[in-house]
Amino acid sequence: MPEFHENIQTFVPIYEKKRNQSPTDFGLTNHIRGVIVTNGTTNDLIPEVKSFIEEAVLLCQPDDIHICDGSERENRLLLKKLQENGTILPLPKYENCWLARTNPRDVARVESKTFICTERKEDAVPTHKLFETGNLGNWISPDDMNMAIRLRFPNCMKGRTMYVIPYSMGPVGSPLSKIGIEITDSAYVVTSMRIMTRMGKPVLDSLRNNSEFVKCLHSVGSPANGVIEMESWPCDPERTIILHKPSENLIVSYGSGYGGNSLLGKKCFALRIGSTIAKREGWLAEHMLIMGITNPKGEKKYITAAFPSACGKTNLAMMTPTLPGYKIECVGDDIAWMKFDSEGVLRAINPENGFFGVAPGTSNSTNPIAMQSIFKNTIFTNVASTSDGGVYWEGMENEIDENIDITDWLGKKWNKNSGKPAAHPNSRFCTPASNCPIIDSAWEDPKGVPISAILFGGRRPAGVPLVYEANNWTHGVFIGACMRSEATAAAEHQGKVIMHDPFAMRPFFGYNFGHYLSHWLSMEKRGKVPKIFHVNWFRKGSDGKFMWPGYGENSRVLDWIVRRIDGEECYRDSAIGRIPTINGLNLNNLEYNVNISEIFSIPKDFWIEEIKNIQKYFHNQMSADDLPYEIFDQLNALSRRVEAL
Ligand code: GTP
Ligand code: SPV
Ligand code: MN
Repeated sequence: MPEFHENIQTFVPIYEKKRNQSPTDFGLTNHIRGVIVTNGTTNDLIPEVKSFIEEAVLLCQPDDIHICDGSERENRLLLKKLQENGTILPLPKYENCWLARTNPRDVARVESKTFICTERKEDAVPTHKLFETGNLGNWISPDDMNMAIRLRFPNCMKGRTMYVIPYSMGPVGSPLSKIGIEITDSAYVVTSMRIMTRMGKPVLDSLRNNSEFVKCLHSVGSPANGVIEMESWPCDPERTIILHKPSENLIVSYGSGYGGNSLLGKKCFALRIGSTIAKREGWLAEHMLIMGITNPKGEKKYITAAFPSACGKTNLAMMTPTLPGYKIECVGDDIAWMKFDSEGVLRAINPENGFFGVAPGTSNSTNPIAMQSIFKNTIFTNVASTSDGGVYWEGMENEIDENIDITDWLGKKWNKNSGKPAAHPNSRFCTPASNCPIIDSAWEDPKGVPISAILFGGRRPAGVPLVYEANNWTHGVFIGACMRSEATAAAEHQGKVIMHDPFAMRPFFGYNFGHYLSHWLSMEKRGKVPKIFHVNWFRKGSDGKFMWPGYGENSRVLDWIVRRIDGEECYRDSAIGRIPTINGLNLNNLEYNVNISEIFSIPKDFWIEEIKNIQKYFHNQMSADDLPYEIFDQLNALSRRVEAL
């Protein structure tokens, strides 16, 4: 750590001096529209990138421009600047770790202010009933998008530096990768994007071979009344808006510095714009983890799993299996890009380079692998801090000394009897994937890894069994379409309502969900489709406690899934799909008291109600034109099977 700070000192004065120079001092060679480039050079930019920056400069009027090279030196400089501004605090207990505290009004994704812009509304969202508010995405017209930009962006970067972040989703140069250029006025975004993506000069260089990139413009905003509530975390919550225009591969985000709102490679690019590119090119961009599972015989398979935000992807992707002989390796924890290869094998890459994981609940008992990954080169956001220079959150009760004082995520002294959480429920760690001790050896393989199964799941406190298998691909797509889950702190939703969240993609669809379903159904014609399963770690008993221990014990469910992929007859048919036979699930040495018939029960009343809910959802959210008939048929067939229970 000390060496770290000393190094910065030597760079800062040079940087500051450059800022104070006028363009003429530079002989006008390194400027864009009269605004000086203090880092990097315009010579590195292909004309398309340069004109994108020019437009942004004219609109936002930054003081200067910094073209990110992704170097260690640059990173130290920015961390130093962030520290001076009070945006981040050092965490001396660890190696190069930092704590950011946001404006308390900027703590999660804002789904209600996230829009897809197309000429025709029906290209973006299903044509829902007029009296209902569609919840499968928000549409905005091109005129309204332009207006939204014109009302927010002019001069919004006055007094600030404009950073230009060249980044690659996927390994630089891989045929499956795509490039983005994010322009932002947040140094926090730059340092986070450096962890979450492959960022910097090599990406600019690779643009010379293929000039295609997704344009991303981001500003933390400058409030209309000129009052910045929190100098260390400027934002504009009143006017926050996140806009996507798939036809131009364009993302424009204003007003928030947080996670998916500002790290535009993640949800905005890899999922919303990504899903539209994937539709066009015949592949899938999904909200899924990717993991390798090696069984006791040494046979390895890869699976993906789609659970809604804060429903267990990171935990499953890094799990420590309790079943002896099993080995888990992590390819990715949030996003999968999947494509059939020339042999018809579905292959997946993780387009990201790091983990932006939920902190609360992460501990040595739940996710020891995450705990081994996150205390080096990590930026924490909205966690609590400890008097010995470390971090704290709910779930870490057994991992700190008794006499340690805790400061909550708001920077106030925390008292454990206060009834308030020390860390924000959506607090996160931002950690390089390479820190993960079980990162898969093929995680950067440009070909991707072959996928044998796809899991869907969510938080279902009642009625939904621990695991079931789809009868076939179409049934599996139907199961994905019917997904529901308890709301979490990852977005602005309040309370624990059970929300529809098809494919865990509801907040992330880049185009009409009905068309998305047709696309999924069509995959069967493109290659060898994997088996589909639904899992639920979150069923609760009459005592209100989880019926299943979860975490590492989920390896027992993975074991059943792997045996099903191998064709073992360890299942029986049920009204909703295939469930394990009485002895199908390996429960050897399980210490948790599990009532196996309860956890696999399929209560008729519950499922009748569930089907009604799904019928109503489809009916209100989309017209008959949008909903593929196969899904409708599946719903009727399920209804008949449940009636017969
Ligand atoms: P995003 O990053 O928002 O997409 O979330 P995620 O799907 O990666 O969720 P994550 O793995 O971070 O888990 C979120 C919360 O669910 C944490 O508080 C976990 O402790 C909890 N959780 C994860 N797996 C299990 C499980 O098997 N059982 C129980 N009871 N809780 C779990
Ligand atoms: C999610 O909400 O699903 C996340 C975190 O993975 S964010 O980057 O904020 O979208
Ligand atoms: Mn996610």
